[in-house]
Amino acid sequence: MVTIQPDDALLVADIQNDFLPGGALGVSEGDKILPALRRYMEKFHAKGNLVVLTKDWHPPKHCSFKPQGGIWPDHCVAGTKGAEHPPSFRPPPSVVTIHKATESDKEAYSAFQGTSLDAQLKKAGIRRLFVAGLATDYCVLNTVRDALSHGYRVCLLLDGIRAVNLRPEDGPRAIDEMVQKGAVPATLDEVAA
Ligand code: VGL
Ligand code: ZN
Repeated sequence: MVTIQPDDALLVADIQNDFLPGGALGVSEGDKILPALRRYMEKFHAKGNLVVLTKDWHPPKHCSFKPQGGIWPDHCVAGTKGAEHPPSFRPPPSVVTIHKATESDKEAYSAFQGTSLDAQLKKAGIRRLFVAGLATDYCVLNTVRDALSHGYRVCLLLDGIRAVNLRPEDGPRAIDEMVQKGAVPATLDEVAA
């Protein structure tokens, strides 16, 4: 069991319409994690712990989009429907939202890259991050790498992540790397309020 402590925060990455099935960059089974994410958010919110959400938040001609020579279809353009949370996500009222990859000429998969996340976590006295969301092989992987290198402990929520899997092994490989670097894997039944 992992018990939620006062210096723990939950980070849920990129639950946005474009990353869900039917979206511009729909992650297969991305919607399947929504019930678990709601439970995690409730657990952290009920204990008064910080919940951080990230949003991929690109300008219209972002460098990661195919017309600009990038690898992705246009997605998560700031202010569009595709960049919104789906109605079924229902985060608690008090969350901190981090917008990432907001500059045209820079890709940024990590929630730490070019954002105030580290400063906000430090200010809140957070020392451990529970990480879930989309996608395992991009935002989650890069956020966990940065969290560990910034000195946070990480708990990786296996039932709260899904991978893009451009190559089928990308998701499993990302999980192996995060765990090998020190992230502690857990599922809903192993996280105690
Ligand atoms: C992401 C693909 C494109 C992510 C962002 O944050 O996981 N993946 N843009
Ligand atoms: Zn993106």
